[in-house]
Amino acid sequence: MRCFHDPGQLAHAPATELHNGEFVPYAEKPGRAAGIAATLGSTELPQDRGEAPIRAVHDADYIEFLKTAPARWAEAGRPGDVIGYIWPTVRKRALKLDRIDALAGQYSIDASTPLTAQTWDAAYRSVQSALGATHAVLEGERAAFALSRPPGHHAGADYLGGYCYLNHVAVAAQAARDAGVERVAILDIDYHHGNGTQDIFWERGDVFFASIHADPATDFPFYWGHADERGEGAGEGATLNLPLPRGTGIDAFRRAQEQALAAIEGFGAELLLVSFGADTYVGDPISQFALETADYAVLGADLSAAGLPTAIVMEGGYAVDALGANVASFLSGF
Ligand code: Q9C
Ligand code: ZN
Repeated sequence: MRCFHDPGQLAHAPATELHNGEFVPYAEKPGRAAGIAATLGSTELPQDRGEAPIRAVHDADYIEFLKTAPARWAEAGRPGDVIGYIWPTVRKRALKLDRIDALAGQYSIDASTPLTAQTWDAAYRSVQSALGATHAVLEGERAAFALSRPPGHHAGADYLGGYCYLNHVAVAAQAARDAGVERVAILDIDYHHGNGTQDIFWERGDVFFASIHADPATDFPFYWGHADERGEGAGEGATLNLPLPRGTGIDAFRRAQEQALAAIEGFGAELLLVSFGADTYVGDPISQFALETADYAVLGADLSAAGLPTAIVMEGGYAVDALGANVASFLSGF
């Protein structure tokens, strides 16, 4: 399978994150991608398709924030990486403010996603990897893999969060639409709900979004991913959420994936984009599902049997030592 990756994606390396009340080493380490790349053996450098596909999904003011906030943070005399501490939630009106902390709150959903001077460039390259895999499939590959990192599915059109800055799978879906694919399906099988992707396509009837994830009543991102969220307007019914309890293993996960695939088939998708997280692994340090390495091959084979051209985009997965084997297992199913 063709695999796309840019080692420049590794330059993004925040030191710490706020987790359950204390600062701990950042879970989304560069070594994640390095380990996957080592297991895959060889990867292709993606073509640089520029900022236009990113601007088709993300707001111009948010992109400007990602590029400029680290320098403004340093100018304000702050140590470390950009991190918000106050959010414009609970019915607050939109205000045009200029203080860096006001902007950090406006453009983020959490305090566990630091923005560094290298973040924009790494996220940009991560997008290009996703576009590389997507275009490979549009040009005839049955399946292709994007070793994207940092991940993307928690990022919205104008916000970062959950270790994500740019939403690669959303950019890929929009690029496919712009290349003439009429109906695109995104299946998100990361442990966490893909809130950013859901928000971006919430009112869209041309991009179906299905997500299998830990019940947001117990797990991040809490405020999205509940079973009654189905999209609105033209997008009503084009969002499908299948939350599962902590402890879920392969049997229940596989049944949920069959249900999602049936819905995707009913939608009439011509292209499948998979947001693949290996944080459903039993040994994941921040997650609570129970999939084994061999289970990923079963999930990959079930997806492959759907017969759709498929681009797989890497999302989470934090058991660094097992990550390469888990990804290789999943890809072996195709
Ligand atoms: N440490 C992805 O898997 N953790 N993101 C919550 C407490 C955030 C995971 C903060 C988990 C985000 C792409
Ligand atoms: Zn995740």
